[in-house]
Amino acid sequence: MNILITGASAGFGEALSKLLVAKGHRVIGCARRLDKLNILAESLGELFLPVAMDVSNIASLPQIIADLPDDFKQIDVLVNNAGLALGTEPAQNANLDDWIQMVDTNIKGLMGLTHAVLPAMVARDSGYIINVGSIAGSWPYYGGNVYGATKAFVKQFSLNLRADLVGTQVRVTNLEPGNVAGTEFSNVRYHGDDDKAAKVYDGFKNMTGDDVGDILLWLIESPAHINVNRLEVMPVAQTYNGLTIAKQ
Ligand code: NDP
Ligand code: 8X3
Repeated sequence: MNILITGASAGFGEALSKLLVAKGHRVIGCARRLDKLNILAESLGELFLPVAMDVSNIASLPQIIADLPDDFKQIDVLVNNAGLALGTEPAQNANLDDWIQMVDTNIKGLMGLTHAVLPAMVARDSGYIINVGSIAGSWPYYGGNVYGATKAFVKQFSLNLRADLVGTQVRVTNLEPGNVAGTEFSNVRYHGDDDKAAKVYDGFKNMTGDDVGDILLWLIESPAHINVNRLEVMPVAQTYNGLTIAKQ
């Protein structure tokens, strides 16, 4: 199979790329940092195609897809994984540019790439789109404001896509992970403050990027007649919270 993964230069996308190539699949690994993708390509070999892509530059996406080399042109699986959280401040203190970047990447980028790839899947009557949402799309938490809202979009967009795809063999899943250590997620969220980022993962057993890679691989290898609509996963140490009450 040919699998296009956005955000392949780190975290879940990198872990999944390694698993898929080990299984003999072709991977189109996309991200902004081509240098990181090229390093990955050196270890993964010809089955891994590094592609420079900024998903937030929506206008550029159709041409990038059209320019893929023949062996990689048919996209059997699209993993819309590129995304980010910026900031943990409450809304009244948040930075508007951070909000805009999250919307441009997590919403507009995912939407734009899906628009570029989906028609060929429908024409072939086969294909699979896996969107990487988050528990933040269902469970509000302090400082989650726009990040959680972007992931709520991803969840509902995934469900609505499947509704539009009725009668086709094209599948759609929204994967909704909870706390995952060992990726760059919190380093990005805290704007490079690595000490703060590390503290997020102190003191409990969390999931890892490899765990999420395994789950994505399981989805990709699931039987073609089954559609996993949504899959929410958390470390056992985490659970959805009760409603907070600020006592006097
Ligand atoms: P990482 O920060 O480790 O990886 C994010 C990836 O997205 C990088 O490869 C980055 O590459 C890429 N990316 C970011 N912006 C863009 C862009 N504009 N265009 C193309 N690629 C981009 O994070 P994770 O692996 O942890 O997260 C992956 C996804 O999972 C995200 O959507 C995140 O929201 C979600 N998630 C993460 C959780 C966690 O706790 N870690 C839990 C639940 C969901 P580059 O910088 O090279 O462009
Ligand atoms: C990332 C998981 O709990 O930090 O999407 O929002 S969380």
